[in-house]
Amino acid sequence: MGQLVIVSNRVAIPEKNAKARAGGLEVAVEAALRHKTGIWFGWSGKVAPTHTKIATQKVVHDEITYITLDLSKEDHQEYYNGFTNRVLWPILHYRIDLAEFSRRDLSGYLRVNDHFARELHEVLGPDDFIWVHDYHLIPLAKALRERGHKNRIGFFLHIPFPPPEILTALPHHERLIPSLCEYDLVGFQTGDDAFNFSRYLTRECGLPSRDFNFVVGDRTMRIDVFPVGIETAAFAELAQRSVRLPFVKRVITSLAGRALIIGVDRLDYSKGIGHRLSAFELFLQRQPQWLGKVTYLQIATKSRTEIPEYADIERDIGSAAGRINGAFGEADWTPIRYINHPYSHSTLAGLYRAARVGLVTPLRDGMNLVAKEYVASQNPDDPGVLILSRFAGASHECKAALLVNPYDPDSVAAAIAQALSMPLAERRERHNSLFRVLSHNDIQHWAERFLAALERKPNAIGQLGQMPSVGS
Ligand code: GDG
Repeated sequence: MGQLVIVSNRVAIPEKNAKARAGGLEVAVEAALRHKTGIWFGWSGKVAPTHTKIATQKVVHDEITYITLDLSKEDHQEYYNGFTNRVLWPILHYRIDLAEFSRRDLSGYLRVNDHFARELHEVLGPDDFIWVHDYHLIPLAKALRERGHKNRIGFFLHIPFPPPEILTALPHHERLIPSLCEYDLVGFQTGDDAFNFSRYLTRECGLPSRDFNFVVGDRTMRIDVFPVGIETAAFAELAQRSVRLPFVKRVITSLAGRALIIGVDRLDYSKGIGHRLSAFELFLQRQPQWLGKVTYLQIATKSRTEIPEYADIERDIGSAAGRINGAFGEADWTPIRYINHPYSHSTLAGLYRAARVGLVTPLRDGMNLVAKEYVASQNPDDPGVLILSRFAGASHECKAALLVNPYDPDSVAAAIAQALSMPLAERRERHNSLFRVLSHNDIQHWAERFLAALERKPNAIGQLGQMPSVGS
C-alpha cells in the first residue's frame, strides 16, 4: 500500500508562533491530515530572489513530510497573481466581468504545473495515492500522466464550478478544463457544481455520463460530491474554553449588553462584504428600535493585496463602514467595528460564541467554513442564529439557517431583525438541527469519504465516449 501524497498550492508547515492564517483550504487540509501519515507538497509561499537556483525544502513533523518549493518572480506573477487569481478565481465565482486574461499568464500557469509534476516525479512511488487540491492545479494530473504515472489521482475543487455557459467565456477553456479527465476522481462541494462539470463534459467534449462516470480512453473518471466540513466537536470545545479568554472577555464587556453580530471573511469580492454593509445600513434605517443596541463586528483579513481588484474593495468597504458609522453612530456607540487583521482561531471561536448573529452572506462561495465554525461555537442552551447566503455551498447542508439572497438587501435586513428577536425555543431547534448535520459530516468524514472513493476502482462500464484530444 502506497502513501498519501497531498498537493496544494500552499502548504501550511506547522511552526511555533506562526501568525494566524486566514484561508479555508489550508484549514481543511491541515485538519484532514491530522492522525494520518504522508506527504504534503506545494509552494512555500516564498518568492525566490532572481537568479537563484530554486530547490525544494523538506521538513518532517508528526509523521508528515512537508515538501515545499519557492516560486520565481515570474512564476509568482503569471501563475499566482495572474492566471489563478485574476482569471480562474473570478470566472469560477461567476464574475466574468473581473477576469483579466493574458496568454502569458496561461503559459506561466501551465509551466508551474509542469514544474510541480517534475518535482513530484522525484518522490512518487508507483502505489502512492495522490490528492490534488483546487483550481491552481487543474492540469497537474495531465503533467504527471505525461511522465508515465499511473497512480490513482484525485482532485478536489474547493470553490464553485459554474455552468458551461459561463465557463466557456474563459479563453482556451478547451485546453484546460478537459484535462480534469486525467484524474480518476474529481470531487466538488455541491451537487450543483458536479452537475455543471458534467454538463460541460457532455456539451463541450461530447462525453455522455452514466451516473457521473465518464470513460476516458482506457480509464474511467468519476465525479462525486464531498461537502467539506470542519472539526466540529473540537471547534465546539475550543469555543467553550475561548469565551473565557481575557481578550474575548474584554470584547464582551465593551459591548455593554448590546447584541453582537459577527462577520469573518477574507477581504474578497466573492464574500459580499459590501452588499452586507448596505443591508446592515438598511436594517438600521428600518429598525430604529435597535439603534444603540447592536454592534456589528466585521473581521476582514486582507488577502491578495497585490491584485488591483482587492485594493479596490479594501478602499470601498473601508469607506462604506466609515460612512455608516458617521451617519448612525453616537459618541458612546459605534455600529460597525471593522478590523483588517487576523485573530487566532481560539479568539475567533470565543467571538463566534459571544455573537447573537453570524452574518455569512457571500455572493458565491464553494462552501464557507466560517458558517460551520459559527454554528459549532454556539452554546446549545442559548445559541445564536446563522444568517447564510443561499449562494454559499454550506446552504445545501445548513437548511436550518436563515437563508437569504445577498443581492437583496431587504431580505438580509429582515433576516437580521428576525434573528435578533428569535425566541429561544426556535433558536435551539435550528441550532440542534444544524449541529447534528455538521457533527455527522465533519472534516474527518470528508477526508475519509474522498480517500475511500479514490482507492475504489470503478466498476467496469461500457465505452461511453471518446475523449477529444486535449490541447497540448
Ligand atoms: C476556500 C473556499 C471553502 C478567517 N479569518 C481569520 C481566519 N479565518 C479562517 C476561518 C476559516 C477560513 O479562514 C476561511 O474559510 P472559508 O471557507 O470561509 O473561505 P476561503 O478562504 O475562501 O476558502 C471556500 C474553503 O476553501 C474550504 O474548502 O469553504 O468556499 O473559497 O477557517 O476561520 N482564521 C484565523 N484568523 C482570522 O482572522 N486564524
